Amino acid sequence: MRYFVVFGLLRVLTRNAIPGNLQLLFMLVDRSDDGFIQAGEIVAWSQTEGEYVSAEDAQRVLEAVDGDRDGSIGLDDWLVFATACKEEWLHETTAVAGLTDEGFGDQ
Ligand SMILES: [Ca+2]
Repeated sequence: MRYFVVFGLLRVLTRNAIPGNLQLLFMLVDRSDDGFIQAGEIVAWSQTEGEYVSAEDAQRVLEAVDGDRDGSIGLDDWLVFATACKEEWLHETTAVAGLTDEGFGDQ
């Protein structure tokens, strides 16, 4: 079940990255430098992060991020995924702080 660990790590890294670093992070995972992340590259990247993920779980991570369903993670998939993670995190943080989109909630 390393899927959850590696997927969670990817979510935190992408949501916290500034736009320029998002592309850098993409390039670090895309070891073949062909502009697409494959499952094998997720396995290799997870090992550098000290979180070994199996090929099967890496495929699940890939499918969760591959928004256009073409079988690999392109930079466009990566940016959409990061944006969704940021928005989800902001929504959760706002809810915990008792804020609404308009400002402070009922006091
Ligand atoms: Ca894709």
